[in-house]
Amino acid sequence: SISNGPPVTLPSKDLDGVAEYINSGRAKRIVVLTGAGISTAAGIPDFRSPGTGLYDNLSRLDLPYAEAVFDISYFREHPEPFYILARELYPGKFHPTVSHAFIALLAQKNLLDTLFTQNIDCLERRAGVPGDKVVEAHGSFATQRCIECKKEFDGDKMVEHVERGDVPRCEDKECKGLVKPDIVFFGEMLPKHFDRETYRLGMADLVLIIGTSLSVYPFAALPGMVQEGKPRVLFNLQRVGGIGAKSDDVLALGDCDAQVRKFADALGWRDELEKLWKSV
Ligand code: CNA
Repeated sequence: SISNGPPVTLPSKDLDGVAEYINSGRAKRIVVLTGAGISTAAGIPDFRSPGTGLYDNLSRLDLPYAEAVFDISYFREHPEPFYILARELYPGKFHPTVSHAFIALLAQKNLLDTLFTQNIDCLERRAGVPGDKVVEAHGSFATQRCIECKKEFDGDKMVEHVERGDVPRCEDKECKGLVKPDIVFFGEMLPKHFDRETYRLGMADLVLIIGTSLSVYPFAALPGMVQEGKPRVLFNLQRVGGIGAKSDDVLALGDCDAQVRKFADALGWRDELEKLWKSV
């Protein structure tokens, strides 16, 4: 259901209304939630988009089911498919999108409280979002370790393995366990600081949700932690996660880069945004 009632906080239930709310100085703490859809324009496929998403294109990996490639128990027995994929998805090959740059602009303007990302591509950081503002809820490719003895594995060696497409193993001769990037697989715990930081949703004046199907928990529970009367804005191809049901929810449906540009126009930030994006 979509709420047709009048907004409580926003002057109007659209991007112009959200822009006015920010420009009035009332949105001091903005929390941003991102998912794979913010990076598709960078050339990184998401999971679930029909036709282009990874789950529709994994047949060559001969998996029992698509999610297996990111499943820790499957990885223990068959690490190869993950490493075939890792070679394609490895950070460094891709350029941030204008939506990533928008988050960096919020940080520059001291309006970004926290960015929670499900992505493992590190493109928010590459766009200039300060590391201390980022919660990588599903980890990242920045570090890696043995899944048995947990010993860290050298980053340069990791790159060599990924480029050759072969599976790295723990260098401890007794152990020889499989090495995996510190990205969270299905069946694994989220990083400890994720739980520690979720209180920020309860303190947010505004939440921007960009490019996620809101289908992976516990991340998908974050929009539900926002206080009544605090606007939530969804930038996504389709409506997800029940956003739209609350009085101050705004749906900015369509390609997120196009909607973010529209938003920047409404804010009077468009030139700054394009300039920042070109500089990253
Ligand atoms: P998902 O389930 O694939 O959903 C992506 C959402 O984004 C869908 O609702 C799409 O319709 C939407 N979308 C796609 N393109 C656009 C666009 N241009 N503009 C607006 N919306 C768009 O991905 P989620 O992130 O929700 O799922 C969580 C998983 C996916 C996380 O664990 C990620 O680690 C994982 N993942 C990450 C990456 C990455 O790091 N770039 C890539 C693929 C998957």
